Amino acid sequence: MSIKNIEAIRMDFPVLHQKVHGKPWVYLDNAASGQKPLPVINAISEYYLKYHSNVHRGVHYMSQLATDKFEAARKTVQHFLNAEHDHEIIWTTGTTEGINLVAATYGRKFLKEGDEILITGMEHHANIVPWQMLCEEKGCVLRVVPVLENGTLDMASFYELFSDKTRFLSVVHVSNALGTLNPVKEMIKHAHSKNIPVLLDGAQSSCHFAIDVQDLDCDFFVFSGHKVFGPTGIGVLYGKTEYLEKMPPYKGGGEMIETVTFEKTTYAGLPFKFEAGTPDIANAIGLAAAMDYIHSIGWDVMEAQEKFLLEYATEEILKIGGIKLYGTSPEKCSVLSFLIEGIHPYDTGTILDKMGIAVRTGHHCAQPLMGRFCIPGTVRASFAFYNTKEEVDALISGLKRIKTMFL
Ligand code: C6P
Repeated sequence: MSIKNIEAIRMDFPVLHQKVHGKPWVYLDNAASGQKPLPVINAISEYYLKYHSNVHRGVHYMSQLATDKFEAARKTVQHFLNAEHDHEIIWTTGTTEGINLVAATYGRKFLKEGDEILITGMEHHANIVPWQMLCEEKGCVLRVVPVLENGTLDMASFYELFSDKTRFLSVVHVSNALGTLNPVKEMIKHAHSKNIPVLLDGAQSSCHFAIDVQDLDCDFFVFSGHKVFGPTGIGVLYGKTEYLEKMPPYKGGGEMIETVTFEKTTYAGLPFKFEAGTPDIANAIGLAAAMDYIHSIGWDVMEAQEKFLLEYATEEILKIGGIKLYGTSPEKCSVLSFLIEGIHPYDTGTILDKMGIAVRTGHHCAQPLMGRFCIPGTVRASFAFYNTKEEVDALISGLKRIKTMFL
């Protein structure tokens, strides 16, 4: 069932109420970035209008107010992830930086020649390239869990790929290109039975359901603010204290030091050891506002609407005929990846845009996955809780029209 107060919720998102090419804008590119509700926009402008100052530095009133709000935002993230401590929350610029940070600090310090890093065949480039760079530098080896035809992981291979050289597992929680929700608890349990730490790429999970890092028992969890209806340019790395404490700093500069002399520098404790320079104060506060907004709507409401939209869209798209879906796992989130037989995804996306419908086309920064399916890319419609049945209907009738134009 579609949620009843959807129109009231949509009023919180002014950006949705526009026309594109003369048609009501239908935004179905939420996996690329979520839209921002008014409380997020207001929290950011309030910071600049009323109390902008640098944090952790000033004795003056506004600096202390900014510091309080900034550190309160860290606590909001702590509760959002159910992390045990607020010092386990490290501000980053996004998922990409979080993974690079772990590869460049934990990886450089603890991995050596011949060690194996395990990822999966459905990773975003952000969870491939940093590990490849580490492999090039240290002589480590990247191992990849294959993806089955329905877009799920080949779990038999997952178990077989562990060797006495496996040292790290880095896996996407929900695939951006297929929507697959991976069995990460099972994977983490197995890795831990061999004392192997696990990083979860939560870029596409953190916007669809509640995350509990203690229940997942992951050692690292990374996500981007802009996908959880917060601002761009801010993200989070969660790490267990035991790992963060033994990792060296990522960047050097102000904020991350305890004492500096020309002979030697000692580093600050957590979380500041990983936060060199003036942080993104406004966007940290904006991200906390996004999390408060999510809780004000309720995950149950959001999940119910997204489940309804995905099921309805899947049913309706299959009725059209001549359309192949990529990613048909029974466990999946709000992504519909597909190709109309005989029509290039770019053409489909361009014509949909002319109809006012925004989707993403191409490889979705997951080129190896596209290679696995022997396709150049897909058309991807991705839903958020503020999307409506009518918007799915617009997509379906648009696809029907495109089919008649080409065939
Ligand atoms: N995926 C998409 O359209 P950044 O760019 O750092 O905020 O997020 C990178 C990233 C990492 N992992 C996954 C699973 C992702 O989906 C993304 C971002 C967007 O699918 C933009 S490429």
